[in-house]
Amino acid sequence: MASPELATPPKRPATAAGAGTPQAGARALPRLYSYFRSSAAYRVRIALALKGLAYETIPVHLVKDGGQQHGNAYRSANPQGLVPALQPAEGGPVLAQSLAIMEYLDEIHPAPALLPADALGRARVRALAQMVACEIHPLNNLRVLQYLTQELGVSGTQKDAWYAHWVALGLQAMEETLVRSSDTGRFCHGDTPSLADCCLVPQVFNARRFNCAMEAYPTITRIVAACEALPAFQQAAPGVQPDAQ
Ligand SMILES: N[C@@H](CCC(=O)N[C@@H](CS)C(=O)NCC(=O)O)C(=O)O
Repeated sequence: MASPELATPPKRPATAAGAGTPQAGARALPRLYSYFRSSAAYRVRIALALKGLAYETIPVHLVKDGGQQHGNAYRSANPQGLVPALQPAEGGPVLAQSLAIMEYLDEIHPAPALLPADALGRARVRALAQMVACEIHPLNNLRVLQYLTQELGVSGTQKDAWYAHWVALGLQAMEETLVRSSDTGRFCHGDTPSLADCCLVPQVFNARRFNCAMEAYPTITRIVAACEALPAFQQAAPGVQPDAQ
């Protein structure tokens, strides 16, 4: 459960997919521990919105107070001290790790599916998602960048070079993977958004925010544009979150 210090009232209704205040007698909403700029939380917000699931946002400010993710209040929900975490509407433990959360949502709310029906397709989509979530993002996460500058004395310029290096390496591999496969469609896999698109769009949002060059990735750029044209992706964007600054 969220502690009072984390559950500060949002500026806007803290729901997704256009849902408003729950009606009397409605089931509890899932609670998403989120930070507007967190790309891992952004992935889950996209998945929730694609499935049309309303939820309550519990903001966890990653910078304020030295990072609320480090405080006991949040650590009691997620000992990893990373966002996102999800308290499912069905009850049970708080779920951690964006990929696990999205797959849970996909199992509990199968339509629209975020994974293909065939095993090969699922392996491909998971591989694309993990190219972002396991290869690019962990190297450029806030705590890694803070360790570089605060503990190892790396300059701001060197930190930016580190960030750009791992983004370029990861996106280049993803671009080539997408170009080579006839499974690539309007989106990463075919013509409906999948787990891979949920991961790709936030990573590209961050890359742009850090001024990484995107010219070398025309397929990724095309797919991201197709995603960003969809209301679900728009509702999940950092700038429209209740805790956006
Ligand atoms: N593998 C995790 C990554 C979660 C993660 O690293 N979240 C970042 C924000 S995008 C975070 O909470 N960072 C806090 C910190 O670095 O102190 C997931 O997919 O959920």
